[in-house]
Amino acid sequence: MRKEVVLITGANGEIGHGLITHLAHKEKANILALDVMPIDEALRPLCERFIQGDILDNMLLGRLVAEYEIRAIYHLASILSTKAEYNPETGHKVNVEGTLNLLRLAVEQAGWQGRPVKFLYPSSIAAYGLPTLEQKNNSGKIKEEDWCNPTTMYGCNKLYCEHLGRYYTKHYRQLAADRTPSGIDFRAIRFPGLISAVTTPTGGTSDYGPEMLHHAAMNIPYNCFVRPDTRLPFMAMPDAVKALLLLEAAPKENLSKLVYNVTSFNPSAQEFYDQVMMAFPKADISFIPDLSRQGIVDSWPEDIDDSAATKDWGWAPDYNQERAFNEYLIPAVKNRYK
Ligand code: AKB
Repeated sequence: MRKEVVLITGANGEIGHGLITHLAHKEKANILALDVMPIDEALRPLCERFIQGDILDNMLLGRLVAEYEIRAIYHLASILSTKAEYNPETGHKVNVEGTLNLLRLAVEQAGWQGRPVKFLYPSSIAAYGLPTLEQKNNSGKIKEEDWCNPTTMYGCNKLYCEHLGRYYTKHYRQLAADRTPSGIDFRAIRFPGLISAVTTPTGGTSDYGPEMLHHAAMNIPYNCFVRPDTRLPFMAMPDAVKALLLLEAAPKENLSKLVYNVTSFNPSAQEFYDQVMMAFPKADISFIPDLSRQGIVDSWPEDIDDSAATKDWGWAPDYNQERAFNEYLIPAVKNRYK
């Protein structure tokens, strides 16, 4: 008998930490965790199995198909926006070819099991691209269909993988004589910048928020790479995990979209700084904008409309800005670095 598992790629990353902890403790799920990096020792006992390996390794993925009954896939592995700009072709390989490999694995699994496999895909506000700062400032809350002209390799990859998910779900092998549905139940969330108290992000462009906080807590000087007036949507990590779990659990007939926005608060970098300084008054933080990274953030929306997620699957964040800082981030980072 093959064991039923939930497969999590990029398991050792930011979202992976929160997701594994929740799935193991609250849902007693058998977790098959995959990451190119070794997994955090604290997460290892929560997983049925951890494999250090690459989503580009098709031999490895083939072995997983044969060994396990994969009920759902949380495909979290990706190279984030700043890192992908330094090596766009590698970004494309990991972000797009890696996703294609996982979609192929899901098709095989669904075929074997004779039932759909859920494929949860964290997309990003990087899928948007506003042409000018003026347009960004004047566009208000952006809907899923608007301004899908990303300027980064990562954003292009995320948008394209959303389309791949739609193709596999609705049009897979549409000309084949023996056409059968792929069996993939693809569900994607466009996340804003995420802030975790437990981990620091690597290679993103919304990282100035979490970096400001973690540097202040560690008493290390920090140069914020965007202007104080820069505004972006952000979300506390427990809400990101909550969103993924809610979307996974939602009845399919309630879903009017395959890709949903979610958000919770959208401070300017100055407001972020003010929150951090209230908790760490001696922090040494300066604003030294990096024009190139600033350009990327200026192309991302300052706010997004997540009313479709609210309507279809009951989405509402638990943490507004005040709660995120006062009840989650500040106490947890103080505890972490004390
Ligand atoms: C990044 O900055 O690349 C990510 C994202 C917004 O998806 N945090």
